[in-house]
Amino acid sequence: MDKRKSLTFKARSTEEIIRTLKENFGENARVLSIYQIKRRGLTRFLKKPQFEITATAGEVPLQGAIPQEPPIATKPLINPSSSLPLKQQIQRILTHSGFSQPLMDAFFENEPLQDQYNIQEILNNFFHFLQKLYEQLNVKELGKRIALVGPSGVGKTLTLCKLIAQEVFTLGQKPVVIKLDGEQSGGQNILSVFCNILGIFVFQEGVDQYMSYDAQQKMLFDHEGVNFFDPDAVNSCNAKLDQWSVDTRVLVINALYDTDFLNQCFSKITDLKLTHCIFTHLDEATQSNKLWQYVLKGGLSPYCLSFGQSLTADFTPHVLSYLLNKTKITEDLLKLY
Ligand SMILES: Nc1nc2c(ncn2[C@@H]2O[C@H](COP(=O)(O)OP(=O)(O)OP(=O)(O)O)[C@@H](O)[C@H]2O)c(=O)[nH]1
Ligand SMILES: [Mg+2]
Repeated sequence: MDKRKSLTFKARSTEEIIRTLKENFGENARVLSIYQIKRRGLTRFLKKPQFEITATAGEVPLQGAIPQEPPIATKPLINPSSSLPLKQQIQRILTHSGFSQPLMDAFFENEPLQDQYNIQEILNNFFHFLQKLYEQLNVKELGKRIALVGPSGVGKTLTLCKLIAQEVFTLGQKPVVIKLDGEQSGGQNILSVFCNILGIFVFQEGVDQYMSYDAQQKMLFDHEGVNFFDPDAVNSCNAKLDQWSVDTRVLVINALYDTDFLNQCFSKITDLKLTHCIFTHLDEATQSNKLWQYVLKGGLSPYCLSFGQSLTADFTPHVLSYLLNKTKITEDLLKLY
C-alpha cells in the first residue's frame, strides 16, 4: 500500500468506491474530489450514474483558497482632453463594466470627486469603497440548521456537498443531511453517494423519519428547486422550513443569471425568511461586477462562493477577496484614457 500516491478511478456505486479506496489506501483514504460523469443521449436515463473519484492517503488541501486572478490595470490613466466631465467619464466606465447605478450613486455621494483628475485613482477609490461597504455589512452568524434554497439547477446540491466536505475535512464535524424533496427520487444520487463515503446520514423526507432533536446537532437541508415566480411554491417552501425550524436559510443563485431574475429571487427574502446567499458558477462568469449590488445591498449575508464542479473544492468563504480579485474594469474602455 503506497501512502503517498494519489489515484483517480471510475466507479458506479458506493460499494465499488469504498472497495477501491480500501484496496489502495486501507483505512487512510482521503477523497479529494468526486465528479459525476455526464452522459449524453438517452442511455443516460437507463444506466447507473458513473463517478470519477480522486483520492489520496495524504493531507487534504485546505478549503477556501483564493484563486489568483490578474490584478486590474495599474498604469496611471489621465484624460484631461476628454470633453466629458470627469464624473460622467467614470460613470460610463463603471456602467459598461456592469456596476449598478445605486452603487455608483452611493459612491459619488460618499466620495465627492473634488479636484482629483486621475481616473485610475478614482477607480481605486471605488474599489476601496466596495471594500468599506463589505466590511460594514452586518453578517449574520450561521445557525445549526442550514437549508439551501433556490431555483432549479443552480447548484444547491453540489454546494451542499462542498459545505459537508468543509464540515468533515476542515472542522472535523459530522452533520446530518435532510433531503427536502418529498418522495421524488430514491436510489443513488451524488449527495447520497458522497455522504455514504463520508459516513454522513442522509434522511429523505417522506421516506425516512429523523427522530433525533438534539439542538446541538448540525443539520443541512437540501431543498428541491423552487419556482420564484409561483407564490404557492414559495409559500410551501417557507412552510416546510418552518416545520423543521430552520434558522439559516440560504438563497443559492447562479452568478450568470440576469439582473431581472436575480431581483425576482431577492424579492422573496421576507416570504422565505432568507438570511444568507451563495453565488455559484463564478468559474463561468466572465465578469461578476453585477454581483456587488446584491452582495452589498441585497439584504442577505454573504456565505460563500462556488466556482467549479468539484464536490470538495472550487469553493471559498472569502467572498470579499474573491470578488475583488475577479472585479475587472472593461479594458477596452480604459484604453481610451
Ligand atoms: N461550473 C460549475 N458548475 C456548477 C457549479 N455549481 C453547480 N454546478 C453544476 O450545475 C449542475 C446542477 O447542480 P445541482 O447541484 O444538481 O443543482 P441543484 O440546484 O441541486 O438542482 P435541483 O436539485 O434540480 O434544483 C450540475 O451539473 C453541477 O455540477 C459551479 O459553481 N460551477
Ligand atoms: Mg438538488
